[in-house]
Amino acid sequence: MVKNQKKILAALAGETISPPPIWLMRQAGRYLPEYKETRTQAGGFLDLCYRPDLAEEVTLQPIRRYGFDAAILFADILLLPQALGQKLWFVTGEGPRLSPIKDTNELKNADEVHEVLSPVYETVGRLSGSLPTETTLIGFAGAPWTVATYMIAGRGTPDQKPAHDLMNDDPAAFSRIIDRIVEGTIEYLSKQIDAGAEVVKLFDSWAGSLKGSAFDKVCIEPNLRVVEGIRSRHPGTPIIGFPRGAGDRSVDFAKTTGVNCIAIDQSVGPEWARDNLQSICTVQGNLNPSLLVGDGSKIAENVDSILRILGDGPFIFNLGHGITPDADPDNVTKLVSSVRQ
Ligand code: 1CP
Repeated sequence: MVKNQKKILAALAGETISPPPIWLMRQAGRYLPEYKETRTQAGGFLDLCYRPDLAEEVTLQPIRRYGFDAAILFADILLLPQALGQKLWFVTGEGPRLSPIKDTNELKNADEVHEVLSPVYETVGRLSGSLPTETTLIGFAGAPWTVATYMIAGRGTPDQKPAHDLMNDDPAAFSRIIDRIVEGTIEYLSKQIDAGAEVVKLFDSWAGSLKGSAFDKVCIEPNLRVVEGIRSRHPGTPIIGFPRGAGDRSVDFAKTTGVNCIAIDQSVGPEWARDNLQSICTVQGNLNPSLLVGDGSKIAENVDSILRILGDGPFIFNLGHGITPDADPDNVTKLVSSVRQ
């Protein structure tokens, strides 16, 4: 198949596709009854991530149900810290926990991550054989700062304070942690691409807490190093950046990192993204995920407004952040048909 017959790849190459391709962040997950069933079968969330047959199954579930234009590998950004040697577990109803670190002395080297992560590559390989030919397979990792916030705090935090504190109190140790994550991420994403991922996305979910020069140094620069590392090994693979909460700093992010696409969150106005980002790269986003909860009565008008503003340039329809567990699966059907009408 010619590469750009896949709509997502065409949009990432800068083409304007009408109607635009669509996929959703966290499209596999707890809002789907079939996901809950497979997760129960797996035992725990990490068992699900490391069982290639089951991870393949939950990646395919939203493709079967909705026919999205892309599938995103089912895994988690915290598998890399685990592969670097940190203890990781999930507390039911609360979320991830890691044994917090303050330096790299207990971490493995970046080229040692594959032993733990090889089941993920196997999942990617299986998916590249089982997905419909028109569906693009997206691999992913967390961006270095976001991953570091979990590694240093040992859990999700509202303000990422432990990571900010280490950055200020012991900048050398903080940089060593970032460097190790950069190297590990290049290894991890390169193997995903070797196994069949056609696009990779870097989730910088906590980029918004970095201000001024810290944004340049801890968000833009490490993302750039990952992009350069990937491009040196896989020059043809498109990369999506997601500096969530970065607002107008997304422009510097896009220009400096050279990502093919910026995913915008719902705090960024579509007009602003059209005027400031769409001439630099493809834009992805940004319906508010809360519209998928409840009766879904505001979906159509919000979709129309986003399409009117961003639909005349390179664009991929998505949410501003992940689907929440209380979203109604029927609202996702409504969303997909509004976009494709
Ligand atoms: O109980 C469950 O079933 C676990 C819920 C869950 C799921 C479905 C977690 C725990 N991770 C995932 C899968 C996941 N995580 C994917 C799979 C593909 C898809 O999108 O369908 C992806 C891309 C991620 C990425 C991820 N994990 C991010 C970045 C994106 C974002 O949402 O901002 C982050 C920050 C994480 C960490 C994480 N993993 C899980 C949770 C609940 C969290 C957030 C923890 C916190 O900050 O408190």
